[in-house]
Amino acid sequence: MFHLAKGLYSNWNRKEQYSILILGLDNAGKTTYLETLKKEYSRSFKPPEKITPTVGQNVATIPIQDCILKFWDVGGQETLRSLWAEYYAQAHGIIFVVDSTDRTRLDECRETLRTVVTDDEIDGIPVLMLANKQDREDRMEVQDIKEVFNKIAEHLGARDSRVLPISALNGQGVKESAEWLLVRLKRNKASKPPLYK
Ligand SMILES: Nc1nc2c(ncn2[C@@H]2O[C@H](COP(=O)(O)OP(=O)(O)O)[C@@H](O)[C@H]2O)c(=O)[nH]1
Ligand SMILES: [Mg+2]
Repeated sequence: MFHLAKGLYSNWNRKEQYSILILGLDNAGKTTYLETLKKEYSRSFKPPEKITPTVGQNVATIPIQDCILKFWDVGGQETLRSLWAEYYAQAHGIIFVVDSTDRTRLDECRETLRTVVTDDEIDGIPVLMLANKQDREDRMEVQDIKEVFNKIAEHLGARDSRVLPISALNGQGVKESAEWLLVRLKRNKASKPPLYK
């Protein structure tokens, strides 16, 4: 039993690890997305009715394929957004969640994302925008959301970026989104020169 546990432990440690920041305005569905990811890839998760607005941070370490992804969901209320930058230094990728039904805050959403992607500390790392709540009838189409984000495309530079439609609530597109990101995380790492101290 000990050998089995030891084997599992060293196997876990040998896997590539990446840290992902989940950002977006409050109520976008960040925590729901994280819980759905947990449900898809591991066994413990919170059912949607148990999710309350995030005050501190939710962190989850989730094995996906041959890697381990550590997700940071750090809360999106205006007062908490100033804390996001504290996490940039350790982030390998950004997921920016958008509420596809919230027309009135789409401009705020775009400006918030602009502030994120123009920060030098996360220059070049992949950014995945999720047009969430696609299960709702009053949703905006992904194409319309893309057009809004095209206005900040110039700041995205040469990094990998994409807008994907999902429903964090029913799981539609959630696995695909994680897998899209994983490919880019690996590629981005491979393209970087090794760090010398
Ligand atoms: N219909 C629908 N509701 C969602 C979806 N994702 C999140 N929600 C709801 O939106 C509200 C805010 O979700 P939450 O995950 O707490 O947002 P956060 O503030 O970004 O963490 C909750 O009532 C969720 O149930 C979705 O894909 N579809
Ligand atoms: Mg939350």
